[in-house]
Amino acid sequence: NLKSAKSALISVFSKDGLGPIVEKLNQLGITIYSTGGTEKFITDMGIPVIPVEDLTSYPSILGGRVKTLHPKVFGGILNRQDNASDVAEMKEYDIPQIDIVIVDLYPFEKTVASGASEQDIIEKIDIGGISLIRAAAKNFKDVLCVSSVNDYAEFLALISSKEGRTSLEDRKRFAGKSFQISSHYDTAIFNFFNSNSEENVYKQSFSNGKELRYGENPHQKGTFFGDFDAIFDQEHGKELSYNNLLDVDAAVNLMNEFKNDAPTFAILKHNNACGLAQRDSISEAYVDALAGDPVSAFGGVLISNTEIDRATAEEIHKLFCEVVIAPSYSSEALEILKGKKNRIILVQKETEMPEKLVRTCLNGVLVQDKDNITDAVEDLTEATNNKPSSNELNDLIFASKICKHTKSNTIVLAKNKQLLASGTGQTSRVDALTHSIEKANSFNFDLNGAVMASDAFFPFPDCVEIAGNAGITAVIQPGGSIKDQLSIDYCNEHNIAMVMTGTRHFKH
Ligand code: 93A
Repeated sequence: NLKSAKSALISVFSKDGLGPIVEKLNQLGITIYSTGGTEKFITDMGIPVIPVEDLTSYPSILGGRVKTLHPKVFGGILNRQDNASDVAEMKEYDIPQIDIVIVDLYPFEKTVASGASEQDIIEKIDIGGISLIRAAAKNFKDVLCVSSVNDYAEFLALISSKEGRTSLEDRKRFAGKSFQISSHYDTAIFNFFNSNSEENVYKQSFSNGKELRYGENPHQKGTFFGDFDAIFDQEHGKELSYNNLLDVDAAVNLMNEFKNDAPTFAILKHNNACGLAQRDSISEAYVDALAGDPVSAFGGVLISNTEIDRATAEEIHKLFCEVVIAPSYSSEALEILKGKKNRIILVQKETEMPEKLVRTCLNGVLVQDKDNITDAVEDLTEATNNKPSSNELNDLIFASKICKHTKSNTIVLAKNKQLLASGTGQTSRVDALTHSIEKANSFNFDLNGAVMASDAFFPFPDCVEIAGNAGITAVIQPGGSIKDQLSIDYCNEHNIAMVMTGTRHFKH
């Protein structure tokens, strides 16, 4: 089923890598048609080429805007060779057959990225080239379309091995690549014209899915739609998995709360922090984050808000962990961390993250604003007669930031800027609390003087009672229950300070 090519139309913006292709086509006796710059390139090689103007009997006009847009060109590409009336019309209008089309489009995206003026960008919207690609790819039954420099090697190998002949499968494969190119190209133009709409970020992403090894489990297929490289430089390690990506997302959002704070280190498992501490140095922060739950930390995702230095890297290196994220690493630290082959090391760049959250729901998607409220001291209402000490106040804000990024229902216990334990994703708040107390006790933390944060209000006074019995002396919660007063009364009677934020931080 091989089809032999007798002619090719070449119109490429970048002439890189074109030489060997032209030589091969010439060697195979294939007639070459070409546009201005490309034609000059071929002539300079000493290879015969027919200017497209000779075909169309028109010069390139309007400053190059109309070069190939002509029935003699598109007729040559779009005619069906097995269609009698097409064949008759080709004869009638003296249109030569074009068997191969090679195009490299005007560099639209590069021009946008270079910060060029709008007029320069508009001129880089390729009309003729994209039409050549679409036409040739549509007519893959008869025509082979090469639409990217990246496909030159494959094309060259193909025509070399088969002496200019191609199979239907070959042509269909190249057509598939061509429509990927044209779709990506038009998406880039679309985004340029609609850059203000956040949804476009996803629309663009959806045409650029990256297939993952698998989804959440090996029997599930998974794809990531997004631009990972815009946020991170990966310095080392294996490819990120579906679950790694989810953890990295959780880690970045969590650490964003501590961006401008003292050195802070967090360890996450299953999207929740299992350790987090803020200290004078990042190595101390790491050690105390790990102490929060050294069992869960195994295989975790680690994130730092500060450059990771040698001392910290040496400590981290003792732990089996999947991913390490930091704004930077000292060169010694990087060398140490690279000591494990699979360990993923990411440098987080300064980038803006999308402001919307999207998840599937039933037969559609739910879209919502991100929870952008970070509780601050100024926003708190003191609910009890007993006021939190300044140390407690700092811990309350610290705990509330963690709480916001932990699966509901959640209770977070903290002391001296260290996460002691949290109850995550429980179906009742009491369960979340009792679990966190048990967990803190199991790691021998002294809960006397610790603080408690709750993602939502207490419907009953049971939680403050359990917390008080465990030694907790200060509580932060949104408030808003019709029975708030019962919890407040209990705190007043038991010397517990309670502050209210007015902001619920559910995370389901
Ligand atoms: O301005 S265009 O949209 N009008 C056209 O008719 C046309 N035909 C091909 N640009 C057109 N091209 C593009 O010109 C090709 O996609 C390629 O990028 C470029 C090659 O021009 P030259 O051979 O003159 O360097």
